[in-house]
Amino acid sequence: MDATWIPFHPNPSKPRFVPPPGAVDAHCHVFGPEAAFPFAPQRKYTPCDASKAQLFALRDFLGFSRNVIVQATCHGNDNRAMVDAVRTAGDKARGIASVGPEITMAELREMNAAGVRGVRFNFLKRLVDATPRETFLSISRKIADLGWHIVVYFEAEELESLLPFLAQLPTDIVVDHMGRPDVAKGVDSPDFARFIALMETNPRVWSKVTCPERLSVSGPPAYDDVVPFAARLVSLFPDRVLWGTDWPHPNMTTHAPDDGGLVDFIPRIAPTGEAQRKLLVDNPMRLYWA
Ligand code: 0GY
Repeated sequence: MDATWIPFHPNPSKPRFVPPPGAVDAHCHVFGPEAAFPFAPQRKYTPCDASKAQLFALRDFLGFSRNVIVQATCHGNDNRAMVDAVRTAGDKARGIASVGPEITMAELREMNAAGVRGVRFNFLKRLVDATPRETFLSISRKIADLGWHIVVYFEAEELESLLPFLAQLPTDIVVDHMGRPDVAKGVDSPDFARFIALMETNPRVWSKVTCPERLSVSGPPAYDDVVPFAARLVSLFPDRVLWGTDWPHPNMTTHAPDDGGLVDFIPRIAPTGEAQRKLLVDNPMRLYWA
């Protein structure tokens, strides 16, 4: 792994918050193990190994029932580690793949049979080389036929320039980590207002209310400055929000988050039992298991 890599927390706390039965961790990854599933040559980082067995043990420890395993950029478009994990979990996991324009319908159908339900388009320059929009659009047309959706990962300042592209996507769109707001600007900033306007005007846009550990300036363990952002999305769009751990937390620069503490973040952003059930069960089940 990279010399500066911060491995995931070795012994997370047991959360005080007990997730409702059937709860889904809708954003997590597997890394390798490298000996079985080598990392991609064009990767921008080399992580520690984070295996499917470790992910499933964490799922059970935290009180969750299911995972959505998102292809991480260190594996490029080689989806074998993610698909292997999803296959092993059976009905307890779904996957999000990363594919190039050469992907065939037969390959997509095979991934669909394994439990993959979408593709991820990544716009973060520190994670991937840029992909032409037309390439993403051609992929989006292929996967739309399977009823899949598209996960997009971008920084808040890119949203305005991405709006025409997002409007052309033919599927549901799931935005990673609330569109990565700069929380120092406050919850009423024009950037976050733009993101809320996107969700208001396009009923096919969902948001993951994830990654306080990544977005926070005030820091652990409370991540207080992220609460108003996630809470606002949960209250405005209770039927289009998803929650996930982001285990094993790639590219953290300050600390390894305590995954139990992240679970205890949930009642602060979704205060009622109904909001929690939608966030953790109803919404991900509708999107990934219907
Ligand atoms: C995340 C965030 C990050 C990394 C990746 O695929 C990835 O490499 O998603 C990040 O570095 O912000 O969602 O896990």
